[in-house]
Amino acid sequence: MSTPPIQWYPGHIAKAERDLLDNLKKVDVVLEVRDARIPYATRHPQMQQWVGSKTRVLVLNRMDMIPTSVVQQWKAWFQEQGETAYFTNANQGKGVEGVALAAQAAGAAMNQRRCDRGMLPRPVRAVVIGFPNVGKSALINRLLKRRVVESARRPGVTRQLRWVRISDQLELLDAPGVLPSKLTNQQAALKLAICDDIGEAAYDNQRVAFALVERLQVVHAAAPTLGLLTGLRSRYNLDPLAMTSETYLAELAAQRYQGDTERAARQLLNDFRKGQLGAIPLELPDLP
Ligand SMILES: Nc1nc2c(ncn2[C@@H]2O[C@H](COP(=O)(O)OP(=O)(O)OP(=O)(O)O)[C@@H](O)[C@H]2O)c(=O)[nH]1
Ligand SMILES: [Mg+2]
Repeated sequence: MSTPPIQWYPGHIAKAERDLLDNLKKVDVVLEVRDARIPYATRHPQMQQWVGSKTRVLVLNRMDMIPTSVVQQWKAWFQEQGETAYFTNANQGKGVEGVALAAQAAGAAMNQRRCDRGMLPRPVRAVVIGFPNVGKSALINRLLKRRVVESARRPGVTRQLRWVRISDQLELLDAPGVLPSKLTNQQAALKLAICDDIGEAAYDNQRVAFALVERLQVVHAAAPTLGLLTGLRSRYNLDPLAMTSETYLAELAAQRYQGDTERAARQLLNDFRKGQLGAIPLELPDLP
């Protein structure tokens, strides 16, 4: 049986993209926010076009959700590509100051040009762009140390563009999460679904839960020393290496939910998304 591919492009995202294009003219810096668990899958194909000649600051948020050693691997990898990646934990504020400084530094050049033309300096304007639910609004709230924009545990929370003045030097534009209008890479789409970076309406929980178990098997095989399955084994007392993903979910359902595989799937996804299974990356620099 062939299952339909994951697609999600609701009206508010289409509108957000149009608004974004209108606002890009006013912006000096693009803060591109990705999910540290899936840096490849949360790379938006249009980003280059949006950045244009502006400065881009690359942020990998949710750093607390992957092991520190993997953060180091990614930092080194991005460095090799000639890019600086700022890793942040927008919930606790870790790394966010560095992001603000990078955005402000980009603005210094802009103000120098204004000054040369006899104009007064103005704050740097940066737009925060990324896939849904990666933590864009949380990052803004952290920078302001105050809850100014709505931020919650589901994709599609921010619905409108909104400017927030962080300081005399920096203004940020919070934007709704954006997604490619067609998700052509279904492996990437499954990772977005696993990480809750796409609307629930787009997918089938059981299929996504199977994909999670299979992905854990693959990442574990690529990096056995990280011990990524420890949390899973101890929480459910089931070893994902000993069985297929279908059997894994069926066993979990039998053990806990009177055979209700849908509930087991939801539980597994929920536990992963809340970090209850430990710090688990779904991609590594050499494992896209
Ligand atoms: N563990 C962890 N959770 C985070 C981090 N950053 C944000 N979150 C949580 O992720 C959820 C989504 O955060 P939002 O700030 O609403 O994400 P967003 O990118 O603005 O989402 P949309 O507006 O829907 O596109 C919230 O529950 C945050 O508390 C982080 O660094 N680590
Ligand atoms: Mg938001």
